Amino acid sequence: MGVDLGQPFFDPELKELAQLAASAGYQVLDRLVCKRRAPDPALYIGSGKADELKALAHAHGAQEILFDQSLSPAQQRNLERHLELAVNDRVLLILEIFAQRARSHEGKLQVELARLQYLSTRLVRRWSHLERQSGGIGLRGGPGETQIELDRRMIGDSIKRTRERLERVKRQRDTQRRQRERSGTFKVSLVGYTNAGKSSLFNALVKARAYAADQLFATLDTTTRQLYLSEAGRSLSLSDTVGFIRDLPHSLVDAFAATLQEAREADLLLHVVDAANPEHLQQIDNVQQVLREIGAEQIPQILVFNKLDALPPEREPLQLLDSMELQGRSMTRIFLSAHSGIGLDRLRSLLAQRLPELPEKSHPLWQSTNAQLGTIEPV
Ligand SMILES: Nc1nc2c(ncn2[C@@H]2O[C@H](COP(=O)(O)OP(=O)(O)OP(=O)(O)O)[C@@H](O)[C@H]2O)c(=O)[nH]1
Ligand SMILES: [Mg+2]
Repeated sequence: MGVDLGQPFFDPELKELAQLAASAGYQVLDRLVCKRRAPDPALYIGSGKADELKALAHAHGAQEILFDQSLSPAQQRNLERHLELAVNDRVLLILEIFAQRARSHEGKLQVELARLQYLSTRLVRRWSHLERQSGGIGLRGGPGETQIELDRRMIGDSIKRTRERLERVKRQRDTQRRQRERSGTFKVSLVGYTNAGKSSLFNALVKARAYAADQLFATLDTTTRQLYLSEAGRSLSLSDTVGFIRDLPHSLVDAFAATLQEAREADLLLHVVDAANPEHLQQIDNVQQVLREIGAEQIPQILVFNKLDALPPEREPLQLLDSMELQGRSMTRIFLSAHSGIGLDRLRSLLAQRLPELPEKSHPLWQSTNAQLGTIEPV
């Protein structure tokens, strides 16, 4: 269900919602959209539309309704009563996908924290059955009416405990990062909208096998590898990170702060864009927005327009390397294809050029400058 409130990013075909649903393991039966000036405070879509939705869901034998817009806890509850069906929104879908994908200890803790934060604002009853069941967080089949309500204070305590555990993991991660920093490696992070092809590009560049798939949020954990650039005769460290999405729940941005930190501490960001996606300009804006939220907007960026092989002939660029104006900043833009490999060499040379002029400590030039300084100092 999608509601057009006149916002620029309304998706009339609900393509992304359907992709999110499929990624979370749902089967999409039908889609319904409507226009409203403002959400109805009680039912979000108003009772007339709600009746239409109910009839449609009934005709398909649907078990759940998914909204593209985020619902307040009260709207969600009212809708569930009215429709006699489970009702969820984008935020919950994203949380559910994250819960299914989290692999690392840290990732699991982060999802747990986001889940608890979401939970603390919702009807507690809805979640209690999940405490015993690992994996999904969604409302599949619906909870039994007899389920006990969890005490809000208990959730508060869990949030606190999870935060503390995350804090410990974060300290370990900081230590690892400091070790890497001491080694003086130039750090490059792949960032971008989910499904843009970050992992595919990562794999193509470092010949690794990170999980790449036509799913939203295929990657949750950060992977880092050394990338050797023969032009420069040295390596840089390349990190593949979690994808961004519009309306990324705040609880997730918060919970994934440690993972996103990786991007924040990069020397250079490769902002990967799915150039074949008609919504790619909107997606670029959304990514810039998240980068601002995590304080990474000042880091130099190269725009990597991926999926060149999938561009229709009329949209093929005249030049494969140019620049693009983005919020008053001119950024280098490169077109390439992680799949076919076109443009990868050019990207490697771009990266080699971006390596800092000042060579590593072992370089003779650096040592001689130091030696000179050493002789001057005593004077
Ligand atoms: N045609 C085409 N498809 C590509 C290219 N690169 C990636 N893809 C496809 O795009 C989809 C997403 O690729 P991933 O590498 O998993 O994307 P990602 O940005 O890591 O996605 P998340 O980890 O989910 O955020 C997969 O189905 C890839 O096969 C490309 O150059 N051309
Ligand atoms: Mg990925």
